[in-house]
Amino acid sequence: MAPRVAIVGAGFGGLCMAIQLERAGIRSYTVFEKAGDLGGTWRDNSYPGAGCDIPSHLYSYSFEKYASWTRRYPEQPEILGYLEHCADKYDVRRKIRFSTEVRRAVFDGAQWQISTADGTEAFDVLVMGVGQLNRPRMPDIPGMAEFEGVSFHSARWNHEHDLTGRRVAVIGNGSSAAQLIPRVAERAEHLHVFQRTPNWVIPKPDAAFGPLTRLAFHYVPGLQRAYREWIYRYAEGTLYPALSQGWSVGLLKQRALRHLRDQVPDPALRAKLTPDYPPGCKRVVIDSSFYPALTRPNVSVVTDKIVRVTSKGVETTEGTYEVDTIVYATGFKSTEFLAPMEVVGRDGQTLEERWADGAEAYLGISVPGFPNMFMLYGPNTNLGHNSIVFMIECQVDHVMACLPYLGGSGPIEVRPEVMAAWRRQLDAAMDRMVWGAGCQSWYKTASGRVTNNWPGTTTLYRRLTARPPRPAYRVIGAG
Ligand code: N01
Repeated sequence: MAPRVAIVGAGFGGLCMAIQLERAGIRSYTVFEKAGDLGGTWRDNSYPGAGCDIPSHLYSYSFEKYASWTRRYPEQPEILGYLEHCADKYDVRRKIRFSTEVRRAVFDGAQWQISTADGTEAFDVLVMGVGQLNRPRMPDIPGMAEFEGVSFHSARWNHEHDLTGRRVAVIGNGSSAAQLIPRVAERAEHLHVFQRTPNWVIPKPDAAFGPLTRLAFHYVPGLQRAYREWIYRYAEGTLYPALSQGWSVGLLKQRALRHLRDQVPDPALRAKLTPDYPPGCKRVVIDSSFYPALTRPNVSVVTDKIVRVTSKGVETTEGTYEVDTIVYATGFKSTEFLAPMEVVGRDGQTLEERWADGAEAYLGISVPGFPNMFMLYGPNTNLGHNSIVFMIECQVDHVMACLPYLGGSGPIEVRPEVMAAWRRQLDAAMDRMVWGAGCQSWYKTASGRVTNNWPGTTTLYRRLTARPPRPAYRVIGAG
């Protein structure tokens, strides 16, 4: 009998899992989605200018080519449209329970008991597809509640609030801020960008596909595949070595510095925007309109330390900036992974307890003590150089390869010694990566452990996840 599979989340990960189950003829699955619609991060992040800095043809499922992409780099509405297209084409929407948040998942020795506001239901397999960036992180600045204007997080954009003629503060200057700042600057009377740490920025060579190119993508056999392969190889061959401190590290820095020189003529502003840590340590911003926006007369870059938010604006060590709107582009609770869901494994251990020193999982997918539970885009599977969708597909393939073993003698879990070996390999590989020292980022815990990023090439990750899974797992109770 086919296993009953619970999938949590209807973003890129959860949908991919559901589609592959459908394609394999397994219909005994349910997707739980806390929001009223699908799309995950691409539903939540609808701020002006939201888009992806990985090219469209690579930021999509390998099994669902899409000749309709209109640009090299997709914007948020188009990505959401792509996910809706996939959900409809593979007929998985009917299996999604919208507005149903999984609060608790408890392994009872044989099955997972999944609790939502509607009650508790048993499943054989639990697949977590909640991503790493689904919970906005509001900063802890004194006085935020006293602000009398309008404030919101970049991932919870207030579309009712017209920014025309407003005095706006944007706190943060990461990838989200870099995308929304140019759009906000076009409307606001004045925009103050509060920058705590400058980011390395490289150009995004975006362009609309012309009618001929789009026709070619439609009709020339193999063209989409070849184009995707080319982008993939470029990212692996040039960007990865920069992050692993290999041959292209100097090139990345030169490219970023040239971009800064080309786009920011004022030396004082340039100095403010020049990072003092190695490129790639924090996520490199890939954007061509961010710097020009910062040079506009109605935009100022504030680097003083923020002291508090007042009823009228933002107070720093150097003065007060009166604004009527504050946008918190302050990122996500990235290292907490499955929180606030309570996940209780074998012997009553919670994931929170298991992960007291930081999240970890074999291949980023499986955790000892949590049988028949799999994660998509779990710990140490984020990338700074390539498409997460590629990683998600590798993870879904691994779960699919595990499924035949699940109906046999009992639930399976990854062997503790395999997990220990995995941790040692990760630690060794992490040593050569640029993320470890010199900066603070969402890739790591407060204690400095990198829990989010994958330190290898994605080609290696594909090879590791494609190995027959059985030797790494044991049937619980069987030793
Ligand atoms: O968040 P972030 P994001 N006072 O964590 C600042 C992906 N993404 O939403 O650097 C003042 O990067 C913080 O300052 P600092 C992408 O992977 C992808 O921008 O910590 N400032 C920083 O500037 C990305 O990396 C796309 O000193 C405070 C900012 O807030 C990830 O999402 C597009 C502060 C947070 O930056 C997250 O990006 C958009 C405080 N108290 C996003 N607290 C694509 O194109 C925080 N900050 C695929």
